[in-house]
Amino acid sequence: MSDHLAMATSRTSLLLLTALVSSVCFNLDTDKLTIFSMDKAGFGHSVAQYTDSWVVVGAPQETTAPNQTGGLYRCDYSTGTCEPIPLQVPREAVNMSLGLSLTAATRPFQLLACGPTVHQACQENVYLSGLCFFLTSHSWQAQRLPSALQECPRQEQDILFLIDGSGSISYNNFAKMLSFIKAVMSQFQRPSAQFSLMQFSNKFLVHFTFKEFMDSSDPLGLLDSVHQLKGNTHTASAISLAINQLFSASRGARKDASKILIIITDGQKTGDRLSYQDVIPMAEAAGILRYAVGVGSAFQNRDSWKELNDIASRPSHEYIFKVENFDVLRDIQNQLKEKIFAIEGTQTSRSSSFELEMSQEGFSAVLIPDGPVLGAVGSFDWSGGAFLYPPNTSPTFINMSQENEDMRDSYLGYSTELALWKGVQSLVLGAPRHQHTGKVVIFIQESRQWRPKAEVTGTQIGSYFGASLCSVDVDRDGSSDLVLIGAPHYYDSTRGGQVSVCPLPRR
Ligand SMILES: *[C@@H]1O[C@H](CO)[C@@H](O)[C@H](O)[C@H]1NC(C)=O
Ligand SMILES: *[C@@H]1O[C@H](CO)[C@@H](O)[C@H](O)[C@H]1NC(C)=O
Ligand SMILES: CC(=O)N[C@H]1CO[C@H](CO)[C@@H](O)[C@@H]1O
Repeated sequence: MSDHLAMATSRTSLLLLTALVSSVCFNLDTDKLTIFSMDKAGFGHSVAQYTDSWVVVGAPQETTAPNQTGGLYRCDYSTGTCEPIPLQVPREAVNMSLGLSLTAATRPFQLLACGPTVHQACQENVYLSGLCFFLTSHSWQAQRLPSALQECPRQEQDILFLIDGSGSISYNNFAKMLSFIKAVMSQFQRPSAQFSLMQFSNKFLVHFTFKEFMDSSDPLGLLDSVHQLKGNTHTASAISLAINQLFSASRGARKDASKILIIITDGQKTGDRLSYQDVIPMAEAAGILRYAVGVGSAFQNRDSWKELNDIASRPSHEYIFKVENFDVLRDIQNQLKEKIFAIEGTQTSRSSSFELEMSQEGFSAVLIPDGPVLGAVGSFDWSGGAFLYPPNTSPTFINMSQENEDMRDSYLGYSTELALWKGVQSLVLGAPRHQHTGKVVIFIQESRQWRPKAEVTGTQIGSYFGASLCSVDVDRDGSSDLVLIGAPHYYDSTRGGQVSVCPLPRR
């Protein structure tokens, strides 16, 4: 027997709440034991062998500095002692739990050590992302994966109303338009939301800028003096003015706010020297989201419908409100409010809105021939997935369809493993909360896309089937023969926990 240790680690729960669990597959020489111990919280939670004479050990719960958690140690068989690995943990990696997942390869030398609990404060919310260190030389010079923390989702909105005051709008309808705006404005709080209002026909009248809105002691009162302009409908020119003049710092617009333009119009553009092709690319370049609220009978014809499509952001069906009558505006204002909140990353009943804010990249980690793979359990409302980092290109996200409702809360990427078959790599990902019983999916690469190839589901609710994975090359021919799948919470009357031995599917 060799004295080599080959381990695949299991994980604690997402929040490190449960007790530490130990390794799932191993070969041990029990005659000549070497025991490494360090008085560091969580020491031994992860272990990776990286040469014949060393192991790397993670201590994810150790506090190494204020706001820094996790440590890595290098332990020497010949001396039985460990020393810390000097990694430069960036300040923004707050309480990352470095060493919660760890994996290594010997030829060539590679080490991947992750901390998937980076606390990122974005105003009043705290998001959980992850950070890994990828080392390819013994000098401990590490590459950061991902190279930077994601940006905070934008939480402020600058909302500009552009209203059509042309002659085709009746006095009554104009009044209803204003009460709609008033209703929308009263649903949002200052200062996170700022409003501005411009009326257009063939003339353009700024009723209030973002700055005037913020300075006003009675913002809703600003609407009281709005009177209808009458005249032609210069919609494209109005959009151009809005982009160039109203969404500007001098008018009180904020650099980091979401820019939202709500255009309410009852008819086709008439007599305008600008076309939508002139102005919409400018709006796109400025990152302005555009809602088109179409009103009146004019929108029963195809040209008008096309015009709404030209104005609205894509996918246009989500950004167009086509209403026959101003009374319906009140019904859509709630919908509008939800959509705007969805942009800022708050969960609503209608749409999934967490994308990568809670992704916990590096919750599990594995090295495959194409590069390091980081499990990202929390992505897309905990549907999960994994990021593959091929050298010198941008990462690939490997997942089940995010459209697929039933992946939510599955935790795909809770565990990751490589299986090789005659040199062809496949990636095995565990999703232990899928449908409450758990599932394991094997992905292979076909015409440069990673696709699910086979899957197996657990049998017992709550068993966490797929929480740990280990691929085994029984006959040491370089091809994996089996995948062992752990279900640590499986129980029957006499036992707890279960490991399923699954032969790999052959194509
Ligand atoms: C720790 O993080 C908190 C919240 O992000 C911050 O207010 C505090 O200054 C940090 N402490 C240190 C010592 O960096
Ligand atoms: C980081 O962890 C320490 C120790 O657990 C805790 O006192 C501190 O508040 C945490 N910091 C943040 C920003 O969560
Ligand atoms: C295989 C699969 O369903 N992939 C999805 C992963 O998520 C992206 C969005 O980031 C979708 O476009 C893919 O279809």
